[in-house]
Amino acid sequence: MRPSHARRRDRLIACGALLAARALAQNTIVANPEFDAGVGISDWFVAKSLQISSWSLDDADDCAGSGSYSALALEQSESASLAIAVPNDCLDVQPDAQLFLQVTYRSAMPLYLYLFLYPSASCQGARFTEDVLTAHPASAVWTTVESVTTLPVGDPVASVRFVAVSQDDLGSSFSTSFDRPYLGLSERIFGDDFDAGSTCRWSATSPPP
Ligand SMILES: [Ca+2]
Repeated sequence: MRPSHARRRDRLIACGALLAARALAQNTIVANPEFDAGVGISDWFVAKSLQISSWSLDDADDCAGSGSYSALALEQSESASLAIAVPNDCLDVQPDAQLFLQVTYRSAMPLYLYLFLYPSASCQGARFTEDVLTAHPASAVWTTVESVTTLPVGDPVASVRFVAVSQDDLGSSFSTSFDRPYLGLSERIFGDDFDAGSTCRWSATSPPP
């Protein structure tokens, strides 16, 4: 039997091939990190054959007007079941760039953070087979995890895409939620949701309590 990570990678490659490449000129992605009301899970690739994905009112910070990405991994008979969150956004990078990934999640199964590595800007062309993986345990409560990664020396990486995957090797159905993902060339300072017209993460008093 093939290792579960290899099976997961193969299936992600198949999913990734369906993604529409799009570049952002800014330092940080993703474009819709808060999953605010009215925005939902647009700008995210949905692996419909593996999961049922939807926008949920359940926000990682209990922020009114914001929600999260909810995925119900479908039962699989002969392979691992997967809940996947893949933004359509792409980040152009230098070959030796240091990257900062962050996501807040709640899942009945372990979480894995990946990077898809591309030889051309805007995530064009066939991507490298290498991917960077960090593993995080299942969590019944919202948990924020971060991975700091330097791109491998020798591979002419020109752009990257961020992928979060929760997996059950036994193929059972399970639920996973993602919120507030971040991928950037510097450490996250703050993430607001002004673009959605909300100030729920900012103090209404001066000075703050
Ligand atoms: Ca949110």
